[in-house]
Amino acid sequence: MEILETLNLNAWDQTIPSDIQEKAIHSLEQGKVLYFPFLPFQLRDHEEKFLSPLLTHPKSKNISYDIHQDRLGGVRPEFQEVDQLRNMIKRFAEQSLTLFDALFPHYSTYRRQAKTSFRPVETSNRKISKRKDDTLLHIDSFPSNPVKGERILRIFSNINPHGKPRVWRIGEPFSNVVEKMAPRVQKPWPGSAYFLNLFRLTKDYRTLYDHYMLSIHDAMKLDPYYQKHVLQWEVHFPAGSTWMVYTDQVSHAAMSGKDLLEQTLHLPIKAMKNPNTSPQKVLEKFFKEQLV
Ligand SMILES: O=C(O)CCC(=O)C(=O)O
Ligand SMILES: [Fe+2]
Repeated sequence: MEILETLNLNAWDQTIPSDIQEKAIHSLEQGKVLYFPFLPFQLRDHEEKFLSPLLTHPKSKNISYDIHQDRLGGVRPEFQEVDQLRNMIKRFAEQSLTLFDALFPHYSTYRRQAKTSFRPVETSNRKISKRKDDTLLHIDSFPSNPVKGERILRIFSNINPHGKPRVWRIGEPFSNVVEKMAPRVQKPWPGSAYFLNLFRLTKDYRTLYDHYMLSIHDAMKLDPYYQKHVLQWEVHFPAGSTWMVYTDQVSHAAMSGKDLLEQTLHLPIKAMKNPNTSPQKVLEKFFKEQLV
């Protein structure tokens, strides 16, 4: 299977013909990466100075932005030009949503815009635990943020000014991941979801779906043999390019690169053209039970 579906758009607010829309949604739900080689996020002159790892708080790996509160997080306290930085990230949040709506009219009433992030730190330099290490192949699932079956779609733009690509590995299709990893995962302890929520270790109730997704995420990262030997492809996303992918479905790892903008969107299963390709349906088929 081809991993990338290339679309030659060159504007964020372009009208998109319906055959392209059809192809885009089909490819995305099949687990392909939609790749826009000619769609750069345009930096303004004064913004290039923001592409520095020194902007991030020593405890954060990236800077996050919440468009609903118009608030930045993860910025080093001494940093002065917060307003200008916020404007840059906000512009990306708006443009990526415009593109999303133009490309997926079918999704537009269902989408929920979540965090936007700015990643000025070289990915290969981060020293973190294996579970948090995104240079290891994984599907997205986060310990404190249950999605309760909602999809995770991410839009990325490489804004590195020196032509440095973002290098990813893309792994095997989700159904293969499940075949290998799901037999290893254990059921949650009775009552664990209730306690995790009660003590605010999770932001919401951790459903069985969230439990299995997180277990698979961890099992993949903690298996060095799998990381090395599983079928995988190296993909270079050049500076000035944009791509989007269901990161809860597509096994991925960020090997190197610096200066990325990212927008997360959530979608309910009922918005899918083909719900059967979604992680929830694949897992429910495997475990023969309802997970949300
Ligand atoms: O920073 C990147 O290139 C991707 C990291 C990742 O795993 C993600 O955003 O889901
Ligand atoms: Fe990820």
